[in-house]
Amino acid sequence: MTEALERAVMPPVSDADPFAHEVLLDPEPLHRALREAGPVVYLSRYDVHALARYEQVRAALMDWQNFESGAGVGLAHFRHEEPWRPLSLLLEADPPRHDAPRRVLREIVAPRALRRLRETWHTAAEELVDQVLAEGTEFDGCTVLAEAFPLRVFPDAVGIGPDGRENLLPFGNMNFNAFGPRNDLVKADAHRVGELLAWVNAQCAREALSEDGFGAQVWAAADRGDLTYDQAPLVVRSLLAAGVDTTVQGLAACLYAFATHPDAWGRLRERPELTRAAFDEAVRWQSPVQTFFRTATTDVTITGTVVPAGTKILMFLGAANRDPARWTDPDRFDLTRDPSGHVGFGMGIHQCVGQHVARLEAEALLAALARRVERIELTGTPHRHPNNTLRAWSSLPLRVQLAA
Ligand code: OVM
Repeated sequence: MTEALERAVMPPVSDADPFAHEVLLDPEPLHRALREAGPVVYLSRYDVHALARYEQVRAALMDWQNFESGAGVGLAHFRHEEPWRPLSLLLEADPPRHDAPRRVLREIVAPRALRRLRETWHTAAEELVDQVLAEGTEFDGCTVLAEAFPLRVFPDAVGIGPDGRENLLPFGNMNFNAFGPRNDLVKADAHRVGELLAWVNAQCAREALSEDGFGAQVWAAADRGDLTYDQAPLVVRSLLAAGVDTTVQGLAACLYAFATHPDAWGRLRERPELTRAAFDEAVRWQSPVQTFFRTATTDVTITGTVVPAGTKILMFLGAANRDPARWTDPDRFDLTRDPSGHVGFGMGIHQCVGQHVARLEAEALLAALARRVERIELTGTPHRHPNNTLRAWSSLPLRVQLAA
């Protein structure tokens, strides 16, 4: 036994299942219990350690040397289990292998590179909002705005063809479920894995992509020697896997926030420069990506508890984003706070590479709504869509009052 293990502090044990339906639909009670139990909690059901406090989640995200991603960032341990698809070169990789794909994608979706999309996306958002409002002032904000807008702009920006785009959301849903245990949510999609993977892989081929999209730019990076030709399709796959459902749920979080906080909507309409902070506050408040795992590369001691080498550690991003030790009045959606430092996009070397794309989408959609809509309200109970990783909605029944 190592010296560290002899002095080890036994962590509190919880037999809670973070992936049970009722928890996925309403995670805050478990988050609170885990934060209060201690800085590290052992989850007996899955034989993993878990972090729910901001300080420890942030520290683990920053510490890629001790907490690796290459064994998978879901519950499945890819050194013992066959991955369900070839590993992501970004999400499921560590330096140095991670660095080239990351650098390539970072340049492609950098704020400077997105400037050419700005006007198109703002126009697309205005057209969508005009269309929706022409149909009526009561609608499901989840489908007609939060899903519809990313689907209008993002696949075109990547450069995939028109056929089969209806597969994007089911693929994302499956992909994000796959980070959790093999529960009923994973089993429900098992019959579609082959079909959806085949479709997505086909979209990543150079011939399937338009000449000027993000996808083509990934292939151009291979021409320059910044990536190998084997890597290019997998980097395109990351765009399609990580870039749709996440932004959909981020936009849904904004709509839900403004429908339930009419004063905040009024404030945003008066001060459009708040839009970006509003999006980040919505991401903090709802945390569309709720959890990711890491794997300890060595026996790592966290506040006295030893996380044994080779074991998984579950980071509750959503719980960290509402930790009262870090945030004042954390459960409040508050446009006056500075949400920077939230871990909704992760932190450190894996921090969401597409966050500027997401912010641009949010900015475009919220600006278009702010121009035409004075008030947003719920007309019924919004429904959550259970997913092992995403905090997702299935419906968001809204009524809007048009601006004079
Ligand atoms: C990827 C990937 C997939 C899902 C999420 C994600 C949040 C990345 O395949 O690279 O980041």
